[in-house]
Amino acid sequence: MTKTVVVTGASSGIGRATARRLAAEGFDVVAAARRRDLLDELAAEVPGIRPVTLDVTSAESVGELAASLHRCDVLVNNAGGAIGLEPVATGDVGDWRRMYETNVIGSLRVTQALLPKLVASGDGVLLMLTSVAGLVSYEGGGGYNAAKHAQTSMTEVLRLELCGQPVRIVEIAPGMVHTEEFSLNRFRGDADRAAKIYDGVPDPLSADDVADAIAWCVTRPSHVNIDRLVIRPRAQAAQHKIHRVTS
Ligand code: 8X3
Repeated sequence: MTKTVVVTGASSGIGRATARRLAAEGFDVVAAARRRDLLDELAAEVPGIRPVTLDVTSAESVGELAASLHRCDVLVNNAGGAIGLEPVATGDVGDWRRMYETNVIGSLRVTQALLPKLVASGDGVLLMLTSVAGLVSYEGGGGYNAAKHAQTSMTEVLRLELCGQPVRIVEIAPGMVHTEEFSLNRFRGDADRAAKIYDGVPDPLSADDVADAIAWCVTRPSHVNIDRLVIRPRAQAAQHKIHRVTS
């Protein structure tokens, strides 16, 4: 029996790489995101991917996703992201709300909608894409640190509450990953500032590196729960300790 995985935020970056990778692993992949054109492109390229339009900030949209699924064995809650790097003192309340709404409430909505199906599968996996920003705080982290800490906490609570049910709760916390949009969104479209984040870093992680870790976690034997996997590039020993090569 082919297992079904739902990946949110699958139109770009880690979500898109994960959809591709899990399709290659033999899963039926439901690739869900707002930008349908990008999903259609992906589905045309990769057999085994079904595109579904999804806005995790809309209860109606999440309800439609759940209703369209016959089964769900694996859920990858990946939709989310960072906006702004301002200090708390001057952070924008709207940005904080948006980050909480997507990273935390969005994951909550999709989790609540699909949990019955994950449990009914008899061997479900719920994977939360958090961040090292959910484990350590840093200057400018502000609303993103707050949202990712909340998401990490929700993941821990879920694991406790679901102990004894046939569903594993896995957290992947990546550090510096060079995707096409993460930093661009954080800097509100300022490509120069976004690119500087990776200046001189020999090899930041790629979306494929994280997808590889996700694929490993969800393909362990069903009694093996990878609680949390922290994945960083070798050049990033800590948030404030990044090796950069200057020419
Ligand atoms: C992104 C990682 O280091 O920018 O989730 O907080 S970091």
